[in-house]
Amino acid sequence: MAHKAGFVNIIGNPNVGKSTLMNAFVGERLSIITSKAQTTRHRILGIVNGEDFQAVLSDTPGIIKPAYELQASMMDFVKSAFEDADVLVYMVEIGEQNLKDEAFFRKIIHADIPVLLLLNKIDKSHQEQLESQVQLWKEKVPKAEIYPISALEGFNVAEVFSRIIELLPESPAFYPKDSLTDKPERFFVNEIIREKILIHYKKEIPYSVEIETEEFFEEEKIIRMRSVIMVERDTQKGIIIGHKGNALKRVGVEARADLEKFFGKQVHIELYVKVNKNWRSNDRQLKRFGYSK
Ligand code: GDP
Ligand code: K
Ligand code: MG
Repeated sequence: MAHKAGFVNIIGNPNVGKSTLMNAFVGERLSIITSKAQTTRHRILGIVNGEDFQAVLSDTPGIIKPAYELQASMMDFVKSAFEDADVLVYMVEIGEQNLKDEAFFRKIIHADIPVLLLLNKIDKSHQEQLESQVQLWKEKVPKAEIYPISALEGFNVAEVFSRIIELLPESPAFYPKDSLTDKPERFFVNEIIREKILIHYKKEIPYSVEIETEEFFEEEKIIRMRSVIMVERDTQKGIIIGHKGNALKRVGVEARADLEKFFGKQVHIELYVKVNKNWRSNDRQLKRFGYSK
């Protein structure tokens, strides 16, 4: 059989389960997942290789109306998801009625590539609600193939994946067949730390944080890393560190456990906190953290 390969872009509102699905497809925790919106900031590629196929999946930030520069740049990642896709995966969750952004919705309806509309989190619904939701989305997006799924529990995930492979065009692979992602190791270090911050700190703190891994040395038995947690204000620095450094210590302990799982090796990590005034609104800083195109 001829080799197939192509780009599959996953889009949808915040928190519908896009990153959970991407990780389920790839079989690795490439994308961080929390119950908070804007957990995913970058476009992250996850590559699934088979003998006669390569699916390049891209997880994107949820669709939002940008309020500051960082968010505007996050939306550029989403917009580019339309440009190079062979298959569009549009995810909604059970109970959801529409996309927050009308212009995006029109783009989906008129897309000239196959659209799979995934109705996620059906583990939380009952039969009647499910049927009426399938009906609702059939009317809204007539061209889409609709699949009820549970990304978390794996229901229908393999079926959707098989369908995606069927829809891929004949093509040689785009990336080496042993690659899993396009992002460097340090990116995943940053993301794992940011996930702990999203989980443990309240309100605006997680949104004011950016992580930079300054050192990453792999030795035979251990990987040594040093990462900076960047905040926008002095008061935020104090909150991140916490009483007697306990809050920061917890981030370090939990991040290290996940990093050891991710890299399959012992990890030593040093964390420190630095104030970088208003980095979210500063173009030069955003570029430095990989947000500008
Ligand atoms: P994203 O913002 O679209 O990337 O969504 P995430 O993958 O980060 O998931 C957001 C939240 O929804 C997390 O708490 C997930 O555990 C949860 N979630 C994702 N998929 C499912 C599902 O199929 N069922 C249920 N009950 N929860 C899910
Ligand atoms: K999320
Ligand atoms: Mg996400």
